[in-house]
Amino acid sequence: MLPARSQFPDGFVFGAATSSYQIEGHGFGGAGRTHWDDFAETPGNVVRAETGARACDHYHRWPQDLDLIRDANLDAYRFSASWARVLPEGRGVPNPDGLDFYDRLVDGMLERGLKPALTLYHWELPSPLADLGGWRNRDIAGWFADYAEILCRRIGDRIWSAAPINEPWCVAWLSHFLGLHAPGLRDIRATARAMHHVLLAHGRAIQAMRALGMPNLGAVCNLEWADPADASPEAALAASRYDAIYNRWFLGGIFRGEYPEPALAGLLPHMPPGWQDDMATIATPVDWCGLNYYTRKLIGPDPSPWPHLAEVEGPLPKTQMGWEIYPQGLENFLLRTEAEYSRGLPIYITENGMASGEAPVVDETVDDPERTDYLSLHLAAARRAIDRGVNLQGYFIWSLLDNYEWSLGYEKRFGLVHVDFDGLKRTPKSSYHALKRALSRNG
Ligand code: IFM
Repeated sequence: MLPARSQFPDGFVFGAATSSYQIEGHGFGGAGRTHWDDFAETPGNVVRAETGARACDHYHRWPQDLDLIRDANLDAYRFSASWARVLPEGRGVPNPDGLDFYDRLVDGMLERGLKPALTLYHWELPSPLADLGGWRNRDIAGWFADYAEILCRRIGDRIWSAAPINEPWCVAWLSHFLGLHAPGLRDIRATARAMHHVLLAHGRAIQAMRALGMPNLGAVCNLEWADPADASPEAALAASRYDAIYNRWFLGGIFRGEYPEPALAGLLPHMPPGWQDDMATIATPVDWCGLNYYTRKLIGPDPSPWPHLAEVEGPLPKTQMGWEIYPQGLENFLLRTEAEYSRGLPIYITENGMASGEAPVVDETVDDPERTDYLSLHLAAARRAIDRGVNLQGYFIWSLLDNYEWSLGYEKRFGLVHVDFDGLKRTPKSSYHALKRALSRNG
């Protein structure tokens, strides 16, 4: 059973999260081509070569989707804008239909009493910028700040909170070292540059939004708890190296203006010249810290080149993604982030949720008790962290809708609301109804 709203402090914000490419239908409304279109059209990268061209058709069905958020008694909607929808070439002439779309969307949230929580970039890099080297090119920080200014001049006056980049680890490491997301590189030099430039772009965009007078600006990092695979000192070292690359690099850059030594040890020879001079920009003050949390990993040493890491399968129950369910990791991260990084700033859990397989629609609903259990366990961990002094002020569920799960296509269903990808009908699942009851203000 989900904890009631009354079990959280007054003003605690409950929201749902989505992202542009995963739901909008990028083929509509004059959006430009993105590196995800290029990646998906290359055989072997994405299950069934699926793309976000139609996705959930949120571009046309957004009023219905916003109604669903309001009717679940949620307070906020964390959405993202697509760089390529606003600027089809990445720079230059904006797409008026794209700006109009986000303008209408934000007004639609306000009309329904929802707080608009904007993310500027959730991975749809315009292909013309990818041609110029994308995140490997230092100039991306300036291109991104210009995009931030163009978009926020139009909608920034009505935004409740804004963060530049969703999950910089995915933008950099997952996409340039592991090759699992666009642009699909496996190249350490490209990785080092992307790891740095993504944070430089973050800092420049914060400055651009501040200059427009926007309040409540933050950063959203995805974190994965790393436990040693066994009791050996080698496994302990490997887990701390994993933690440095995955978690501490981004929080350290943004909140302390420094990179952790175990990650720099391998990346230093490949860093762009003069990177140290950018650390003050990267650490431009923000107003809050957003954490996306799903799982933990068991890590051991590996004889392969740096970072010498091997992932070992863990024993805990897993979601459809194969991710272990480990709510303790969320509590651990909340405590550590408060103590070492955000130090008193508000923290938001900006994503948490689980994928489950396709289940039948019966009597206008889908039974997903496993999602209600997952959310209950993580909300309990969040509550414990508040009791232990963490300034946690909100919790966003990933995701409102079943949607495009990147290289895994449409198979992994994270939604509170089921989407039939043929007719695009939305059907609230039992977890949606449970949430609606828990968040009711009438007891
Ligand atoms: O679907 C993704 C989202 O785009 C970013 N955070 C994790 C989610 C689940 O994998």
